Amino acid sequence: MEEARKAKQAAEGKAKASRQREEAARKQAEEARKKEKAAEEKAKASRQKEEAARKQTEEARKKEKAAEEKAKASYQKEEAARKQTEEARKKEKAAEEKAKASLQKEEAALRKEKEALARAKDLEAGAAEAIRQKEQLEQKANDALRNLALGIQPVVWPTIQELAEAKAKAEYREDKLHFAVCGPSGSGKSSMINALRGLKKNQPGAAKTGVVECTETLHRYPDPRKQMPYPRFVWYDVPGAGTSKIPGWQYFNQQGLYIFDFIILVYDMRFTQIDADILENCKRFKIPAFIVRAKADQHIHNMMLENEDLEYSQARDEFVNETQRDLKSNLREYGLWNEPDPLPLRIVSNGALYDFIKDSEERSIENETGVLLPAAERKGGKKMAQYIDEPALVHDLLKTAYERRYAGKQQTSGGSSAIVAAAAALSDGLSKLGMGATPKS
Ligand SMILES: Nc1nc2c(ncn2[C@@H]2O[C@H](COP(=O)(O)OP(=O)(O)OP(=O)(O)O)[C@@H](O)[C@H]2O)c(=O)[nH]1
Ligand SMILES: [Mg+2]
Repeated sequence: MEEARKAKQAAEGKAKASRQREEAARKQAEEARKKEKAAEEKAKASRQKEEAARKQTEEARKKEKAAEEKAKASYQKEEAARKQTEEARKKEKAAEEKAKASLQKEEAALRKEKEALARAKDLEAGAAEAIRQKEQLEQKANDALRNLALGIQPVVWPTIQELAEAKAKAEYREDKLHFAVCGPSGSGKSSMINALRGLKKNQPGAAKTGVVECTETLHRYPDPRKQMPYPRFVWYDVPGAGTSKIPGWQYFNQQGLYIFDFIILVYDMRFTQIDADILENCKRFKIPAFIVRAKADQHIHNMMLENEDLEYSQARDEFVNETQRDLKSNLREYGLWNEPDPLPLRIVSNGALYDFIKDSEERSIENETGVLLPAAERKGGKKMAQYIDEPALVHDLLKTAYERRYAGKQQTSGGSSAIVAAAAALSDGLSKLGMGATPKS
């Protein structure tokens, strides 16, 4: 029994131990369940936490988005406001510019008005001036008419254009000396140019001469002689004054005589108003003038025919004295007599002038070559004693040409070689002519 009890006890102890083990296992299982539950709860709590966090994040995101949208809306608002302001500013500027343009327009209109006013004033002044000038011209015209009625001719100055035209017509050249031979119609101008150029009237290049009115337009004759200074000389045959074609006082200006370097006035029968007008104009234009009474031979011959007792030399002296007396009184009468330095009068005949020119040429050839030429047949008995003023006329022309063109320039330019050479040749020319005159230096 004991054993059974012991076995029972052992069984009971075993059962108890198994119960305890079961209990422990249950407890353990309980514990595990609890832990599991706790873990579950923890997990749940953590899930809840996570959810809360997610919700929070979501919330935050929503808030952020809302804030973003708010910001965007406010930016758009701002942008719209800025655009509005910009627009307003533009409008303001446009308005300002419009105002400015209208101001400028107004100012321009004002300026135009002022200008128009000034122009009107100028026109008024111009009109007043024109009226004044018209009155002056009328006055001048009246004066001129009165003067014409009284026999006083008007003073007319050429314009710059007229001067240029006259020079072009005459083919004026600065390096030439221009001699105009003028005077009444038929006085012997063309014949004198021929003689001065050493030409007979029928030789080639000679000017046309004759008893009927010959020279109707200005003719230019360059001097054909080769020896200096003659290549510089140009002679001009001017149409006769006092013809129906060219009235007296207009002759000088109409012929453009104001451009010439020298004027040789040739008269034949009587010294007249026409001759005085030419000399008066030479004085005005400061042109050296020479008065030449031509056809001396004819006049002397006529005197001898009228008075058979007269010898040639007597008739010649009488003619010369009478001509000088007559010219002096005429120059006085026309107010052209200048006491200390009267205008030179030269009395010549065409044939003697031609002879003298030829004589001079021969003498200069003899001087140059040293060969004496036989006495020329062409002189037809004329001798030095029968010359009247022909040598003096040539001398006058050369001397005045030198003084006018070379002497002053030689001093001022320090003597340019061409001028010095020409001056020397001119001086030489004078001495070769046997004039013994040395030009002023
Ligand atoms: N006896 C003589 N007759 C002269 C002299 N000079 C010119 N004659 C003559 O006078 C006339 C007129 O001479 P011109 O030389 O044609 O005269 P002009 O002044 O040129 O004449 P216009 O051109 O018509 O104005 C001609 O028949 C010449 O032969 C001279 O010194 N003595
Ligand atoms: Mg003539």
